[in-house]
Amino acid sequence: MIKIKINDEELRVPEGITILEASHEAGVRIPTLCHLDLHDLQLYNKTASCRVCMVELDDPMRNKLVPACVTEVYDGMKVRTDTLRAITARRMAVELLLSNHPNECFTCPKNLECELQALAEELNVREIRWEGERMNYPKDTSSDAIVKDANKCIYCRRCETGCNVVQTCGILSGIGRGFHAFVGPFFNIPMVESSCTYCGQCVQVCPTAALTEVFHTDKVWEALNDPDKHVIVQTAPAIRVALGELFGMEPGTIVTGKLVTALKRMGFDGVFDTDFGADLTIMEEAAELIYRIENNKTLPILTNCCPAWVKFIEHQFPELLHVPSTCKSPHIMFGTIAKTYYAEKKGIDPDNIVVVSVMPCLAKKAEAKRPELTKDGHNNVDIVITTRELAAMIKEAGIKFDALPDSEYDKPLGETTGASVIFGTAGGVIEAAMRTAYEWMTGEKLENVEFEQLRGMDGIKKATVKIGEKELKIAVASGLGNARKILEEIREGKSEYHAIEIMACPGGCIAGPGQPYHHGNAEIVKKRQQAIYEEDRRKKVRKSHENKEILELYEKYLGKPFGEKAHELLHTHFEA
Ligand code: HC0
Ligand code: SF4
Repeated sequence: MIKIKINDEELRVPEGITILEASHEAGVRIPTLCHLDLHDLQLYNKTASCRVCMVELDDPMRNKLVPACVTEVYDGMKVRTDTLRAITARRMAVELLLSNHPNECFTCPKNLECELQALAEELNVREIRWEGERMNYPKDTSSDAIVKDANKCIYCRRCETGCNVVQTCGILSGIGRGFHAFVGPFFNIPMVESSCTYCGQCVQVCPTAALTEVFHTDKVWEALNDPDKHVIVQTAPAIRVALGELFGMEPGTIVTGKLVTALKRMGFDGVFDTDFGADLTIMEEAAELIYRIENNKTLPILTNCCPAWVKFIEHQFPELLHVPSTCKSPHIMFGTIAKTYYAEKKGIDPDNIVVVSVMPCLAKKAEAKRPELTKDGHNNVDIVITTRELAAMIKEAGIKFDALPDSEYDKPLGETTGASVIFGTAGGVIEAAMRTAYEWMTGEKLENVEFEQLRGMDGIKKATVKIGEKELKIAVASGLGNARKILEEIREGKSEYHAIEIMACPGGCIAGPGQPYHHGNAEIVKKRQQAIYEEDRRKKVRKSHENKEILELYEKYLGKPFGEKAHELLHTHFEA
């Protein structure tokens, strides 16, 4: 340990840490912009490019002004964060960023969520003394998931680190110099022509609106106002534990009942839960796993509910496309059943049904348009909006969300289990599959349904699950960099696993890029995760194969899990 002083506070801190890290111990806030260092969420960026964290050293032998994020402490160091010089330097860094930034906060999609805007306020910026060269790059709206507005790029490089170092996708890099500089795909090709997975980690970390989702709320309002359309909505597992944040509620507040009421008041003709699709997925995926084990077919099986992960394997490991499960993802399964079984039951022409999915994800927007997931040229899911877009619609509708009473999801297709809720956090899909596979393989009742080894925020989790005489080796990877490690093992023939869950977002869907921005606060994501497990514990039925409506669906319509009709409707293939 060494001794340092921050402002007037004496501290004993470990050698090798930065001034910024030491400042947390001193209870002093040093503002940052480009910097990210969140182990649990795999969010990193240490480019020291913004110079917003400048502090002053009281040391005649050294530079006076240094960036706190990359300057290591030394014994006897005296730091001041509150001198006129330090405050002016920080303010000037923000002023310079603003000197060529578009002045359109009122209409910006990040208004009140923008970190640059918040810093300008925090640092008391009241004038911009310099006029920089304004750029007028066209917006890249080529993809169904992500909009790139290079004019708002402040070159902090967070997205680049997220895409290349954490996700190992290698799509984004710096282009141009000076005022012309921005981050984009190589040669600035349209996003849709790149190998982007739409994982959205770049959107998750972008401090401004240089990278945002494609907004689809107007399409939903149009459908809701079309008297000829029967508009139904499904909500992903992770929405219920995060939406409340956008209405001032504590992170981790479970708002399932209010969410359903809000959607009913907005005029949806049916309000459903993607959890039903998740239970259906487990029926198919567990049956597929057992089929592969019993018939010596390809192992491990890889879950494929995450569409960004599917694009990753298609682009980066096309030779392994026979490895993932062939199940469609839960929300696509739900859409398929809505436009077949539900349409028949209700006597509605499927062409007049509009299925809206509310997802914490941007890749789901592109997934819904994939040709192999449509039927006879029609989409199974028509519109995908994020948690943030739903909150915007609730506000537009003038609904006081926090004052709403609770309601139940509609029926049929409304019954769900604890197994399907936990899909929303990394490890949940495979835990849900194990609850069913255990009982199907052994014929015995599984008493303790909680597989602790598969829980937590680690990027790679490994476990051995004893199922009767058999030991199943399971892995869970979240974050595409971790997925790459797992896939390399499979490619080299070194994988010892029977089943592997992969999610593109570190932590799973609760931390998806369509969720309320957590602004680097990992505690928010942990609270959402606890809420997911709490919701599971509250459910009377916690195993997918005990969902009575699912069993009825098989009995009346689908036949056997992994059978002929289930194959036709619920399975797909992948393209290199
Ligand atoms: Fe997920 Fe899903 S759990 S991907 O994380 O599998 O987006 O919440 O809706 O489809 O169910 C996201 C969340 C889903 C799907 C489910 C899966
Ligand atoms: Fe990279 Fe993911 Fe962003 Fe695409 S969505 S550019 S893969 S971080």
